[in-house]
Amino acid sequence: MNAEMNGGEFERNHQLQENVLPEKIDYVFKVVVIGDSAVGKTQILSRFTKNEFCFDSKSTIGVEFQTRTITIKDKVIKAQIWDTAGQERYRAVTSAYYRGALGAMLVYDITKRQSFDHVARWVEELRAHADNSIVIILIGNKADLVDLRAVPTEDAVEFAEDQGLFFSETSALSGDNVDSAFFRLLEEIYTVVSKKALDSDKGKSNGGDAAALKGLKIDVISGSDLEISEMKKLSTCSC
Ligand SMILES: Nc1nc2c(ncn2[C@@H]2O[C@H](COP(=O)(O)OP(=O)(O)OP(=O)(O)O)[C@@H](O)[C@H]2O)c(=O)[nH]1
Ligand SMILES: [Mg+2]
Repeated sequence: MNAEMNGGEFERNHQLQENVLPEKIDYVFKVVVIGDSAVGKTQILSRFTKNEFCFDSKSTIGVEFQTRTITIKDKVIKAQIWDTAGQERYRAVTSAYYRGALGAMLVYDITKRQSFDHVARWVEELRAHADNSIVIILIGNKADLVDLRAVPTEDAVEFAEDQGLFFSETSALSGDNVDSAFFRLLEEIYTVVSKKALDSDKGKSNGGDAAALKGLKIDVISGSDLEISEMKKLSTCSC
């Protein structure tokens, strides 16, 4: 759907606001990060939210989330990004994990063909558990390991086009394309959410049923509070 993103362009278009007061936040967007174990999900998240990277990252157990606040088109948006284990035995909370998610980052490792071969299964899981309008970006991580590449970029581009996914290759280690990938995803979510709000307003002005339209209003904060209590927050340290 889209080609590799230009990080500089996104930096220019998205002013970062790190210490915004809670009452100034216009939207909270829940995003889930999924993919096989050891592809670098936790480190991508760590790079985006704290600008940190850990070589000795431990496998995630359970579920945790981190946040970063940015602005898109003058709206203050808090990205609440959920990270879970790629290992099946730790993934007991599938439905709760996806509930309320507006975006998904589906990660494979460009040096591990198997992690790319499993991507189709992850898409199926998303289609089964997440909202239909969820925005998905496919990420080929560890792009710094050029000599070990096992997944040609073209294969991933073709898959992403077939499935209607955005796509980028990143390196959590160097930081390349990490911000731009998240910004692209969040910007697309914003477009979807704005369109829903517009449709909702049109419905109201046409005498639509306000109660029926209530579900379109974005109130992710209360939704995510609910989920936190439903989930076991077993691990808080990625390193
Ligand atoms: N060279 C390189 N190594 C990376 C990169 N991202 C992650 N790693 C390494 O890959 C290993 C796994 O990273 P994690 O972020 O823990 O992987 P994960 O997908 O969260 O794994 P689970 O929690 O088990 O699902 C760690 O040793 C990281 O240091 C990257 O962009 N480049
Ligand atoms: Mg992890």
